[in-house]
Amino acid sequence: MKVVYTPAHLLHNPEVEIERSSAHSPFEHSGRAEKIRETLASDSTFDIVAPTAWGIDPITKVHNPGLVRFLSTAWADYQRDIKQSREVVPDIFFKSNLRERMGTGQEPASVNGKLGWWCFETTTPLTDGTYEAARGAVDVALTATQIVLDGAKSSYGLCRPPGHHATTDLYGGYCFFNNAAIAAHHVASTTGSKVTVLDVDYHHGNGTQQIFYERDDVQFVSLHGDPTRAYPYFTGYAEETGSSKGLGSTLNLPLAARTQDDAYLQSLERAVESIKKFAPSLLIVSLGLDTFITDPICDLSLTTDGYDRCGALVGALGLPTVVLQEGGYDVNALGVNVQSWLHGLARTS
Ligand code: OKP
Ligand code: ZN
Repeated sequence: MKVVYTPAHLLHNPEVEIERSSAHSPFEHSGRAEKIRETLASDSTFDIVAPTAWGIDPITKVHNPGLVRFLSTAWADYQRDIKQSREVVPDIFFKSNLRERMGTGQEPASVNGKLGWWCFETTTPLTDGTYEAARGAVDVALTATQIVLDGAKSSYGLCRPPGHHATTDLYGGYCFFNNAAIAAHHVASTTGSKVTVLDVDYHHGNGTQQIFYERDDVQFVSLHGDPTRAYPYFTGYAEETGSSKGLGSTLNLPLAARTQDDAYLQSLERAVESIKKFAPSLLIVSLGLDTFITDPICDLSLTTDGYDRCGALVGALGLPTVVLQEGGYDVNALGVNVQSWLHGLARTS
């Protein structure tokens, strides 16, 4: 199986994350992707290749061009206009009810205002090079997708930073551009066929859901920690099933704390059945390994062997499959967990 990787991710390298009312070292750091690369490099099943450059057009087909423009200069603008700082984080957020009955308003002129306009939370610092890293992750996703469009049964894109929390207009949740959504839209719009995004990261993929919520050509199916207790709190409820043309093309399967392999696989079976009904031409998997039993920020209880079973269940769909990296924060286990999931996939697909 081809693995697409670029060292450009190293350019996004925060040293602090503001979370739970304190500043600490980031859970999402470059060591994650390097651990995955090292593990897959030592396994002859995998062949690591570099991405090609896709430019910004596939990004602006999914995201507001204003978000792309903002991210391309935000760190430097902040250094010049506000102060010198290694990480840049908003200290105010636009919320639509702030302007209730007054219309949405417009993007502020000042960089501090712009940060609050385009970002939704505090755990996603910008560093010098974040934009280049985020562009690299999109190139990784699109190159992995092209490998499958060219005839491979499956491929794996080692995306970092991850993408599934980024909405049309907003970055946050460690995500800048929605790698999986950009890849899914690219396939749906260039082939005219249906695509499914199956999101198995612990956190609900609110961005991917929002981007495709009213569409019937891209299905979104997600298993995640129940938002009654889990980030991102505001989305991921079972009642959210899509709207207008997209009604019925979104499926959310929230999970109880400490869910183990067998119960998880029962929910994954429901996801697989709904994908069979939708009958896509291609499957994109948003793969998070933060469902792991010892993940430091999550509360599910999957095992390395369970990931092999999950990959095998998805592989048995027999669909061309692009697997894209999202979360996973137990770095010691991250490499073997990705390896296990991909071995399961390759065995049955
Ligand atoms: C990104 B991905 C909870 C803090 C949450 C942001 C989490 C982003 C997860 N205590 N901080 O979905 O793995
Ligand atoms: Zn996650």
